[in-house]
Amino acid sequence: MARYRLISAGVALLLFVSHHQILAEESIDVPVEPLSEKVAQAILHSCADAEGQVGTLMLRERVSDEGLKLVDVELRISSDLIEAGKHAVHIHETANCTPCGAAKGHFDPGPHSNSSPDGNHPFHMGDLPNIEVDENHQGTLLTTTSRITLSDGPLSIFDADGSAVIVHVNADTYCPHGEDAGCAGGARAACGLIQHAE
Ligand SMILES: [Cu+2]
Repeated sequence: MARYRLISAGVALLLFVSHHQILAEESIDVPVEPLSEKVAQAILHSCADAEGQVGTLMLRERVSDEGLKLVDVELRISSDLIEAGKHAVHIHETANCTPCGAAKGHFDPGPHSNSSPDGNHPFHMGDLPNIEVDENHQGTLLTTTSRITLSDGPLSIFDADGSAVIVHVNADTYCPHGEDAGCAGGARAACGLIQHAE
């Protein structure tokens, strides 16, 4: 009888160990951590009043099923300093908002780069749709672009001199007739330095 108990205990131990090994093997097939998401942000300040914070930008990079990098854009405006109506929004080529003109032209890397705001619009990599601000000076732009990336690569906005987001005084007409003064939104209303975020 004692011998029978010993065998039973042995079988139980064997089952326990083999079950444990199966669990251990299964856990190897499951990614230990989810793929880290690349995120960037900017706090926008008024170009007329640099002390005035007027909104925030969040950028989140994800990868499509076929490996294309997509960036989800979430721009929120909340300030009396921004008039109601539509306003042009672009990623500009330099991380400098002092003054807003220091952000230079539109982000447009590549062998045929032409960052001229009105002269090469809407072909820049940094071109985005208008944001619409309501009568209470609130506005949200939610869109997705494949023209930029947050991670390294030829379309990365984190190049040597960084990038900024600009909201313009006027709406973007998207320049349907080629170069036309002010067609990309004219003067600058707000600017934010784009920085890596956690
Ligand atoms: Cu612009």
